[in-house]
Amino acid sequence: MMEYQTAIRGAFFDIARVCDSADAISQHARYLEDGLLFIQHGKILAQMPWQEGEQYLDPHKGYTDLRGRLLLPGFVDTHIHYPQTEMIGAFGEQLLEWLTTYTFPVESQFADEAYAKEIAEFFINQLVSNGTTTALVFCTLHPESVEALFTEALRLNMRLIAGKVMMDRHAPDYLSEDAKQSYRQTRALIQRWHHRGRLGYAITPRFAPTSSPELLAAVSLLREEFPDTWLQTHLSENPNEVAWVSDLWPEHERYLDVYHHYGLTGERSVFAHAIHLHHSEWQCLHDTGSAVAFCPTSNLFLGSGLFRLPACWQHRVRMGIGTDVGAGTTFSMLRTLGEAYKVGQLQSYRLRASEAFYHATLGGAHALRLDDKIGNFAAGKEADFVVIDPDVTPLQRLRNRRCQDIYEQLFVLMTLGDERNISETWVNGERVWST
Ligand code: XAN
Repeated sequence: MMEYQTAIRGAFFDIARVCDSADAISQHARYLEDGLLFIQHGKILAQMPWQEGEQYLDPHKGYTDLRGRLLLPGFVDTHIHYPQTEMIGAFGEQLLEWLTTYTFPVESQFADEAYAKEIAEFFINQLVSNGTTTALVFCTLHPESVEALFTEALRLNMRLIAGKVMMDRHAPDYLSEDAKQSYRQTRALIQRWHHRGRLGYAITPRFAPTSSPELLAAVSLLREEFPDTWLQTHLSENPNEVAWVSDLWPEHERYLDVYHHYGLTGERSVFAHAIHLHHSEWQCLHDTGSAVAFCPTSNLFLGSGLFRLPACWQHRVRMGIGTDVGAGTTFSMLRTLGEAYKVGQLQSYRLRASEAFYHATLGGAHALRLDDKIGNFAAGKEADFVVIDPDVTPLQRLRNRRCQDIYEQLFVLMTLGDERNISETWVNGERVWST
């Protein structure tokens, strides 16, 4: 017998270890068709084949029988804006016009605590009902927006990282602050929330065009004061944005050089998009151990460009997937992976199912430097996982009849799947959502 709180029987898929190529992912993919997962104190105690595990079952406790379902590690969303939930699918613009026409007006509403609370609760519910158990999240420049999000995430004991947007120029007056105030407010929020429960704080300068040199210097200071916080920002998403950065910062040769100059690159830095990069920028990302977030639905929706997954592997830059709601068009990691596959196809890159699910789980955890805590079913990891019903729609049932193996089944899931396939989501060893 084993001392455990919960035991679950079902089929399990994960990737055993962090990998540096798509081939390595295929080698380290694990499928356990009939397995047992033991959970104790929010962590994975052990995972083993049913025949081996049956002897450890406590007859008084028994087990939860999820046969017919597929259990995957919880999805990790490495780039998302919770205040943009209400404006998802705003029509007809590319990045810079989209920001001024739709985004800034919606974000201004987060000065209102009650509104922030309403959207934060809705947002966290969207995450878990889509199987996302960890996310790196942009709030707005209002501290109220951070309070509301962390309060709700703490209630579910989620591993969530977020931060207040910092911006002090090229934004409407109602959404601007000065660098000193931004520094003070961010500092206070870090002290209040970083490492509370499973939460983490990300210092969040929006992007270079809305940052003065003083603001980036303040960010730099915060990074020195709080070296184990994260940093998140945007990088080279849209050609007009890249041109604007070179006008604003003529002393720096490339976009990433601006961030690098202020010490914003590094092991806990995540740059969203990273589409229009020069070879030297890829090299800098690699040399500094920085990570990027690939946001396929957003990049297609805003017509930003095609993320170069092969270049990312070549330069050995850590990468995670981002839904990037509200420029992204879905909270569903499954749909997002389906679009990532199509972005690959347009560049003659074949994104295999094992690779796609790696990026959505352990690879994303690695991008956030959380791979020692989450991302697969290894003993000792936190018990964040998702229970998938692969056969929800008539079309899926018909299509799945032809599947030869788990890889084809996973591929069909990322091609046809969405939130309807998520039947349960578990966070820290507890079921927090079910259909
Ligand atoms: N750059 C951005 N890109 C994006 O997709 N969403 C944003 O809110 C944003 N701000 C700067």
